[in-house]
Amino acid sequence: MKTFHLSILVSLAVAVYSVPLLSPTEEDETLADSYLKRFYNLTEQVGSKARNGLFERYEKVSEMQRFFRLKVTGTLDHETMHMMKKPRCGVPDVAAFSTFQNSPKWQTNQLTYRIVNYTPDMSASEVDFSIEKALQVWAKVSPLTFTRIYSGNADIMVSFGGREHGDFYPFDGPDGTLAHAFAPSPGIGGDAHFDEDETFTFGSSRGYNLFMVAAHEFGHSMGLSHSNDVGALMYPIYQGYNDPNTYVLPRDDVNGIQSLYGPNSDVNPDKPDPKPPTTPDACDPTLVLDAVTTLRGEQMFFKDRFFWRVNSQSSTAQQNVIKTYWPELPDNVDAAYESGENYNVYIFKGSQVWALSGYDVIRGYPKSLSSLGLPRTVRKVDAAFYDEQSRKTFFFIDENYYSYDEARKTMDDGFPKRIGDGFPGIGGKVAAAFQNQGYTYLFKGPYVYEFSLRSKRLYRVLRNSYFLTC
Ligand SMILES: [Ca+2]
Ligand SMILES: [Ca+2]
Ligand SMILES: [Ca+2]
Ligand SMILES: [Zn+2]
Ligand SMILES: [Zn+2]
Repeated sequence: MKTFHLSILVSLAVAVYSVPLLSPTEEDETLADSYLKRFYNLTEQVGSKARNGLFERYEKVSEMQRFFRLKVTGTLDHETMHMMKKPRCGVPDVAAFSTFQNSPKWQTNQLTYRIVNYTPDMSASEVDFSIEKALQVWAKVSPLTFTRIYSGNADIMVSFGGREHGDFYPFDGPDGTLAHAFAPSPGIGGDAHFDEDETFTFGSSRGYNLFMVAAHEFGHSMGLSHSNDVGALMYPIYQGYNDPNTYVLPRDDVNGIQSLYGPNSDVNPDKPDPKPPTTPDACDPTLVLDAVTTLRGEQMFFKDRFFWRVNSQSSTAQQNVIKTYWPELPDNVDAAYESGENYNVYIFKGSQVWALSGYDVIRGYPKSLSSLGLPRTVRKVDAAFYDEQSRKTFFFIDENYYSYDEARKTMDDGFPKRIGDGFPGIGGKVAAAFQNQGYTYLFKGPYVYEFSLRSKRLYRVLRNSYFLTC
C-alpha cells in the first residue's frame, strides 16, 4: 500500500504563482475551495484573497496535484479542475483524518455488520448481495470474517442517507461525494454511509455501482486510507463497474489489508485465487502496449484496463482507468486510431469497434469489423493508424495489413499485403501503431519502429519510453 504522507514542504523558491492559460471561473474557484477544505484540510475562508490564504491554497492545490500525479502547478488548471469534478469518496486524501493516523485496526477478526436501511434505487436482495460481496472482497485475502446481524449494534453499520444524516459530515446532493466510512473504533467506527442522492445500481447501467462503492468504503472500515495507485480499489475516485462474481482485489489493496491483518490462512492450495492485478508501470522496460492513438492533439497509450495520456504541455504521462472516462468501453483493447476525416477515435476489441467523440461513445456502436469492409474471416485487429498524407487508415492483422479509404469508407483493392513489404525491416505481428509529426511508429514487443511511409524506410528502433515518459 502506498500511503500518502502529509508533507507540504513546498520550497518557497518555486512558490511563484504561475499564470494559468485560462484563468479559472469564479464557480471553479468556489468548487476548488470546498474540495480542498473537505479533502485536503484547507482552513482558509472561501474567497479569501489575503496573502496567507493564497499561499495556503497554492500549497493545498500542489498537494492535491501530487496525490493524483498531475503536473504540480499550484494553480487551478484544466487537468486539476477536471479531477476535482470526478465522483469520489468522501474520506479525505490526507492523513489529517485523525482516526487514520496511528493505523487503527480491529482487535478481533470476527466482525459483524448490519444493513440499517435500504435505498429505493435497488431491490433489498440486490442491496444485500452487493454489500455481502463487497465485504467478501476483503475477507478473501485476510483472516477477517463478516457475520450479518439484523438488530442491535454491529461493528459495521451500513446505511443510506442524504445531506445531513446524523454525523458531522453532511453529503452534497447528486454526484461529488458518493459515500464515506469511518476507520475502526467503537461506536461510529467501521460504519459506512451512502449518499442517498446518488442513484446506486446493481449492474453496469448509469449511476454508481453499489458493490464497487461499498467495497471501497469497507476498506476504510478495516483501517485503510486512500492510495494514490490509480489501479487500487482505495484510489479516491469512482472506478466504474466490475462484476462482483469475478472482481479480483488489486495487489496494492491486498498489501494494505495484509499489512494490518495478515493473509487468509484458509485458502485452498488446490484452488488458488486469481493473482491480484497490478497497475502497469510506464517505466517497465518489458511493457508491451495494447494500442496507441492520438486524441485531439494528445497521445493515448492503452494497456490492460488503463491508458496513459501524454500532451505537449505535460512532462509525465498521466495514467487513468479506461472505465472512468468511457464506462462503455472494454478493457484490454486490441487497437485504436483517430480518423483525420471526422476526428472520431475508433477502438477495437475482438470483432467489435467503438467510435468515440471526445468523452462520448457514439450511438449505434459497437459495430462489427465487417461494417468497415474487413473480410468476415478477420476476428481481431492487432493495430491501426491513420495516415495524414494519403488519408488512408492502415489495419494490421496477423502478418498482413489492409488499407482503408476513410472518405469512401471501403477497403482498398490489392490488400492485404505482407507487413514486411510496406514496412521493410519489421516482420510478424504489430502490437500498436500511430503517426506523430509525419513519422509512422509501429510497436512490436517493447520496441517502437520509426518509419517514413513516403520513402518506405526504417529510421530508428526506440523503446516505449521514447513517448511514454516516466
Ligand atoms: Ca461501528
Ligand atoms: Ca453526492
Ligand atoms: Ca494491439
Ligand atoms: Zn475512500
Ligand atoms: Zn456519514
